[in-house]
Amino acid sequence: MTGRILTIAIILGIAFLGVRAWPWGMPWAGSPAARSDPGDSVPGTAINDLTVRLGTAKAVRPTGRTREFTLAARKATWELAPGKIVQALTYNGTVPGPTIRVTEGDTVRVVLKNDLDQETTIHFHGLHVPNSMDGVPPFTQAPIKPGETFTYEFVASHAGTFMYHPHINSVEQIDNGLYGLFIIDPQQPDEPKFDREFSMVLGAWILPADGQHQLPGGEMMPGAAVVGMNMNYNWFTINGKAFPATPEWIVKRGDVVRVRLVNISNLAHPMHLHGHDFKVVAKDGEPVRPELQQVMNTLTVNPGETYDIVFIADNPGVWVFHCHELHHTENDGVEPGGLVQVIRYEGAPAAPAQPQATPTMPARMPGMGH
Ligand SMILES: [Cu+2]
Repeated sequence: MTGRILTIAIILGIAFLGVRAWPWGMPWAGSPAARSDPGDSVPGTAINDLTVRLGTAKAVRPTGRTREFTLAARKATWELAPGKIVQALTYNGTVPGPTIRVTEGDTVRVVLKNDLDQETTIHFHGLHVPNSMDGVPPFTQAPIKPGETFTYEFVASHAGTFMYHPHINSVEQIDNGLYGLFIIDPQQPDEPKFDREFSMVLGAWILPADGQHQLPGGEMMPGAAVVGMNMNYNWFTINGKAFPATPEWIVKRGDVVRVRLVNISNLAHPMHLHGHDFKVVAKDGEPVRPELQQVMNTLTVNPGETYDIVFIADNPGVWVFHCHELHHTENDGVEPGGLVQVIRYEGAPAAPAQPQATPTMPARMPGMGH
């Protein structure tokens, strides 16, 4: 009798494992076979069957390589959206500044020249740098004065999605564009290999309405001038651009797509993907273990947070990935704008004629602060 119960138990056990293992592959096997044919499942859901393991190493080997980056913090003209030109604070003239991308174990040297008319520093957000490289006056370094140069040097200690930004007069400097993406690639490869990778650095701006607050010579007063007097963020950007200036992401059916989300703004952004679910595979650079990776389609990215998410392009068409705080999908009160990212499948039909943007509520109505 006991033997019979044991036999039944073994059969049930095998059946259970079989159900778990089929048709998705052993969840613990970590093999690329974990990828399923998106054609087999309900559109938008193939991500449920994908096992993502980001490369992690207990001990990172020094690569012996030094990667040097030269950044000049300076004012520059920047176009947020067609015709919307501001005097931004930039690294090397762009918003965000150049992406710093290195491999675990690389020695990173960042030479910062301060060409601003105010003090600045760089803080490497999320990195495990030596204390003296953290860029935080008055604790770890003296402010870098206008005209001065400072060299940061450290080893890229762990893989992930990070950012860099000043840590002095931060609201003014960051809100006007002084920040950049910092990516450290793992020494162990990620599984599976991603077919496409995109990143979004989410920013928010306080800008005077067109035609107002012009400085002599027609120069737009930087948003900095109103910081502290008016907390109504009225322009929102993905990688320094507000929709419709945000370049489309092109994908093809079956692609496994990784997206790095970085929120450098002072606002929370519930980012919502249409037509697909995604899996959260890393938070603040730290990989999420496969069994803990949640599948969802709206992820709130708080100020200072980074997330890595993965979706499978299994639902052809033209989709949007946008902030669901809907004031953030406006350009100074006019929809559509701001944090709208278009994802277009190769071969998807061209967009119909753009609807006319309709003016909505004035952006600076009392009580309507974002
Ligand atoms: Cu938002």
